[in-house]
Amino acid sequence: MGFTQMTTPSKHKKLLKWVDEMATMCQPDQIHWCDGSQEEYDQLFELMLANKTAVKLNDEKRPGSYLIRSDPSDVARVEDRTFVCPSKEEDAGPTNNWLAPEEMKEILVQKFTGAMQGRTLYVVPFSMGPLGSPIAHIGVQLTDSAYAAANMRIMTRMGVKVLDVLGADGEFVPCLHSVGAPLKEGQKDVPWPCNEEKYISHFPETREIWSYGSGYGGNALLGKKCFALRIASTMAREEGWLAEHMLILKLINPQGEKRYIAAAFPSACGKTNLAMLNPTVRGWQVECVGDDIAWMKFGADGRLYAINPEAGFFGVAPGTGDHSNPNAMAALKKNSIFTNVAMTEDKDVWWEEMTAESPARLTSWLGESWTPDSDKPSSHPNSRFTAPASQCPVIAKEYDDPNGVPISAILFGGRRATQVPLVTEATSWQHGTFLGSIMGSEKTAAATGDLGQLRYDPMAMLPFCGYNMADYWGHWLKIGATEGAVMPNIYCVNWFRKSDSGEFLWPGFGDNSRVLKWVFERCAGTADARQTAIGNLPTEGSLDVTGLDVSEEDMRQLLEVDVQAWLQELPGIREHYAQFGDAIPPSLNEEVDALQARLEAAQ
Ligand code: SAT
Ligand code: MN
Repeated sequence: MGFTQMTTPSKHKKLLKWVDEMATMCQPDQIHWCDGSQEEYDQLFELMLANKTAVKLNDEKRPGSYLIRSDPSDVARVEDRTFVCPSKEEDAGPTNNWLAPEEMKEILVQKFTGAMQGRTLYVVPFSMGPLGSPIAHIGVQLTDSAYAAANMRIMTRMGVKVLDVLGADGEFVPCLHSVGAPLKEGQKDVPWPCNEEKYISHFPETREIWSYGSGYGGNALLGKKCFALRIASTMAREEGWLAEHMLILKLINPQGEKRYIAAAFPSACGKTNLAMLNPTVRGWQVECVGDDIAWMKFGADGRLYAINPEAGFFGVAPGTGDHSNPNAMAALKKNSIFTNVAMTEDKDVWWEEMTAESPARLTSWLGESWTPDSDKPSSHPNSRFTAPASQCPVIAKEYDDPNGVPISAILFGGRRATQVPLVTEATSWQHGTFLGSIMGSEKTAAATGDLGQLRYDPMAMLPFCGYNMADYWGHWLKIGATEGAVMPNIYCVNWFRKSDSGEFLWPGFGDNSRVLKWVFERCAGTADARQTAIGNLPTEGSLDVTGLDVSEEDMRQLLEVDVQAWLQELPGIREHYAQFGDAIPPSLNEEVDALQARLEAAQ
């Protein structure tokens, strides 16, 4: 089974030359230029079905959908194997793995030589953002993974239409990807080829991505974290815009007025749920523009306009259900790809917390039989659904607007069991940048490593910033100081505060709309706040708690400023800054001192 070779659908000399050079190095059996059609997508799955990579799901329950089980060792991003390779180490900064570009290229050329033997090289042209949008950018991924190619068709605008926009000399980011598992003559393939050794490498100065050894998520769908965050953040720095790990939502009040809010949370902290929540406050509505990434550029009016560069959701499955995110559940009803979730007896999918009760019998993500008394979860904690954004019932029509949407507010959030209040408003762009720079979260399953441990994850960009994080903060400050700029307000939120007995104080999900409402009204100048040492917090009565099932005592805790805890965290903040040495913008050091002074005064 294979693809009929078509004539090369591009007249782009640089692209053709690059494809030719990479193919010469990787030595695939054949090259297929992806046109992005349904027929092609179906054919990719025929190949994956034949190779036992994919299982076709029940066409009545889950039309047009497939289940994929990865190799158990290839289930998440690999941060320790992710490299940012500018010429100078200090430009990568202390939070990125670095190797000199020539050195990394030398290793990679060796790895990629012959890496695609026995396989097809798919040429995947994609646009990050609406085709032809002034905020969008084009990439071309070369991959030997049918799984990556198929996912890219959902996650990006992919195919010949992109080559048309690219024309004969348009700019593109070259993205080379191989699972690193060449097949010798006659060698039988495995369902999930990958390599123990992985290199997810970025070359910001030449705007290139070389990813080797993994077929999974952010390691393999190169438009997402590799391009739209790591490479794009360096492009944004050079060109005066922002590439951020943020959802974008549209909030509509009962009068029909709308505001757009962007929000940064680390992976697996509920961005997808917040992006498409059903508000519990009466008369308010939320629509989704994006759930993971925002690219923001200044409009003529001095405001930041954001697009969602993606076209689909690559969401964490466990925890997603009608109780937590009915709109995501509707989006993944059909034409979706499920990776590392469990399968029901009638070939539908299931994962932890999809429904209150688990089915009596399942096939686990490992392909083993599973019952509710099993001591392991049925689905991998980082199992994912890939679903087209257009299938989300609350997708905003602006999602496809090439001009983007004007952002009124930016939220920063993480998982913090203690100390960080439900919501805090920054007093200025600089103060907000400071709050973003010290944001922390407890580790989730989206990356390999220990769960639960607290780590600083500035702007939720720790694993995704393509240059020195301290320079990135400098860029934020510079953006805020742009002449004529009308900057969004900045807020810190924390839905994950726990009581002393370990229970969540805040119900979250739809009730997060109460916080969104306060943010909206602060932007409109109609809600009150009290000044505190850490920023502005809602006054009693300004946060809408009508019908909310939270005790007064819990509300008090959620909105209190724990001066002692903040004072205790100051050395940690200073230590976090110290790793960047002199690269820290002086105004951020001043913010730490000012915070300390305000806390001491409040004691
Ligand atoms: O696997 S991805 O990096 O694409 C998802 C995530 O970690 O946010
Ligand atoms: Mn993400």
